[in-house]
Amino acid sequence: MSEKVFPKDFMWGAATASYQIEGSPLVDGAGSSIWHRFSHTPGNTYNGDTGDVADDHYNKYKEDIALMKELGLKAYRFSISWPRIFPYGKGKINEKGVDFYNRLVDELLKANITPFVTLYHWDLPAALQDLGGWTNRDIAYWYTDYADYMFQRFGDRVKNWITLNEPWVMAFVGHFMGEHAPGMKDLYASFSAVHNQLRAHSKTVKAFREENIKEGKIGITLSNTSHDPAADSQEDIDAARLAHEWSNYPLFLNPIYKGDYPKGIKEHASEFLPHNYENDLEEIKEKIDFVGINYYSGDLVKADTKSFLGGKNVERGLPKTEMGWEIYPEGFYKILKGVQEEYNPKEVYVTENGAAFDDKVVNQEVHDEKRIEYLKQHLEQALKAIQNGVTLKGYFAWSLLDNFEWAWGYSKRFGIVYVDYKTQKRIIKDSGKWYSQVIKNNSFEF
Ligand code: NCW
Ligand code: CA
Repeated sequence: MSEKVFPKDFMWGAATASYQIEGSPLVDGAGSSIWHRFSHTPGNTYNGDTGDVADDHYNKYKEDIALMKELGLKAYRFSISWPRIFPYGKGKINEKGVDFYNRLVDELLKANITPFVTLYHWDLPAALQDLGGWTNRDIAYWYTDYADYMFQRFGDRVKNWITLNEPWVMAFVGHFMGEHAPGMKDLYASFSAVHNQLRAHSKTVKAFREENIKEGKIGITLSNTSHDPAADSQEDIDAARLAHEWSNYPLFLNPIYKGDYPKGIKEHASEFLPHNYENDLEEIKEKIDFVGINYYSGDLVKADTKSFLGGKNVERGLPKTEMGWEIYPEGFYKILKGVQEEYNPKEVYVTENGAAFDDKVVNQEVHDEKRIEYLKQHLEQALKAIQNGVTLKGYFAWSLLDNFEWAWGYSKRFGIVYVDYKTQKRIIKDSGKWYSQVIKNNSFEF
């Protein structure tokens, strides 16, 4: 055993997303979102679950902030629901939506917790989907107008901003696999969603600079899976590299930092990129302050000429979480080290890391040993990354609360706090108690 000590001022937090926890999706003048529609359409989610109630955080936010305080969180990452602010996506403003986030932000500051705000975590206003959503080029303007308005209303108190959460998942799970809203299965739509998210992101970063928010920082959060070659053959190495360029940080950071899509994407998927995309590349290359890395799992990749981009995942016998995702902590280090080597961001935050397990309540306690083990193993790799030059400034556990896990509904629990959906009672899991000690000591034994 040794003591793993983090740098002083390391930002310890936990993360959530609006549609996954808030509930009350249509109250106080809010407009419908694509996730409201998608989950209310039969066949799309496990058990027909919806975000109608979720964790009732819309009403219980004070209690939840008290929990954060009890846990000792220094930071809290949450997302703003765009249709609460602009019920139709643009035009008419809903002041009651702004009020909710004002109450939330003020309560966080009162508790000495630093807010990190995600502007978009997948709940697009339904009215904008009717206009083509992320496949319409105009969304870059709709989104920037919304984001800029948020900077104006909250920028005096919120200093840390994230433009988009996991744009790859939005683009491909939502527009190609059809498993997330808006439920499309069109590879061309996916790539146009990638490109328009990049355009929206960079226009918003530009608007943010013009607002001149004192001490304000802005970044983007990207999903990552460690893709490693099954064998030491050139075919497998190429397939793993291509999977990495397509689904991890390079797809977005290559345009943002280097002004073009990754080489492998241009070689193997250029047909899917929108017509004349080259004309937008200069605008997309816009400096950001930090990169947000989400990491959960790894995949072993074998060359397979029959599948998209020439690779398929193969089993390697690692333990898995309840999501069926491999537990592969070494991949976390590889992703963190890789992002620093490839793009050298000024700062990196782990904006999500965590695991779903089948938690059971026993005498008002939840003994989630496996989650503690998962967190330990991953924090060890995060520390190793810092020691090897990664500019990692903070870590957000996913998630603060058990919540609506998208297509999986309430069947998967990621929280460090348990939620009893019948009573809305919260119970801090053993992992939450453990994490709270890590924060307090700024270190842990491993
Ligand atoms: S689903 C997903 N997650 C989880 C979610 O709760 C959170 O909102 C996301 O930021 C935990 O972290 C992210 N990621 C998508 C994984 C892709 C699954 C692809 C399945 C296709 C076969
Ligand atoms: Ca402005």
